[in-house]
Amino acid sequence: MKHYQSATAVIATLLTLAALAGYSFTNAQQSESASVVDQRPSFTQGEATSNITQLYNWSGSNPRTANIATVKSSDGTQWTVPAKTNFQTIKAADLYNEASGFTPAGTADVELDAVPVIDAGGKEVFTAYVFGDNYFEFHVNGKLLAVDAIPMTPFNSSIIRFKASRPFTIGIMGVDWEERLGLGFEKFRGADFHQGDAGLVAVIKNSAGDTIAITDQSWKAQTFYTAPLKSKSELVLKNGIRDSSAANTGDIADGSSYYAAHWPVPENWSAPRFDDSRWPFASTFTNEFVGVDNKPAYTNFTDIFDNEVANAQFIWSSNLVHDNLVLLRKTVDK
Ligand SMILES: [Ca+2]
Ligand SMILES: [Ca+2]
Ligand SMILES: [Ca+2]
Ligand SMILES: [Ca+2]
Repeated sequence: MKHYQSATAVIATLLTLAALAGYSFTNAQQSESASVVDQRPSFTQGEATSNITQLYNWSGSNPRTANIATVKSSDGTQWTVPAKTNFQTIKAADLYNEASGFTPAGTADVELDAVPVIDAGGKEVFTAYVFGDNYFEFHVNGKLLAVDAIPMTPFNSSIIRFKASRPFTIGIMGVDWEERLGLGFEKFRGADFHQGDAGLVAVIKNSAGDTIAITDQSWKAQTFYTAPLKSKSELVLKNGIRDSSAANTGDIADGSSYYAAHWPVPENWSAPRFDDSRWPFASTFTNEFVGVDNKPAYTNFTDIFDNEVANAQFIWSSNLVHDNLVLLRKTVDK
């Protein structure tokens, strides 16, 4: 008995010394990597009121103004909402765009050769078809090639032609636009605090017209701006997943004091060597769930987006409603 107590005392002393030395007997390696994976967000509360800038104004059917603004978190960090964009740079060519008057009835009415080919470093020519709710920026091998011509409405679709060599890495920044800047709400059909949803579909073909990549669950997807949250605890961080499924998706009478979670966008997120191994795989959503049946920018091109042989899926991070700035990655190697 005496001997046993001595051993216990020795172990206790060792543990105390170890604790004083700052060493934890839990798996130090594991807890360190977990904290890197589950990066704590910076929270803001309430609507953005600073640096409100009009990006785009649509006055046709379903008129919307797409603004950006900045909002500060309690630690003083300033965030651009819904996202820092490159909207003023090169616009993707239209597949369908009511605002520019280009409204083909189908793929046959689109002259592919009229679309300029952007050099992404390589010899093979590829064509990407993209429909995003609401805005996207398209990167190949870390280079921004083109941006969506319309940030919010009207719902449009785009073509990007580029030269590259396989394998190449596609990076798409997707933004679900908002009108209550910094809160993730829209003003929609009389609802002052309506929660809009997102979704993105893309098809990449080679010069022979064969589909070589589609959006599906093999893509990686991570959110960097999640709102609205009634309380911070509605967001749960676990194994790289920024899970906001506990948050309500319905309209709110007054959401003006809701929270938003922000994470800094990694500088080189679209580069081939960027490590996305801890990002979750993309979630897929049906056309019905996203609600594209009334959007000719999509429905006029179902031969591309809903192809029988290569049926592209709407993808996003796990939460189609609350995740408003999502980075998507895929390396095409076949
Ligand atoms: Ca758009
Ligand atoms: Ca939307
Ligand atoms: Ca489809
Ligand atoms: Ca949203």
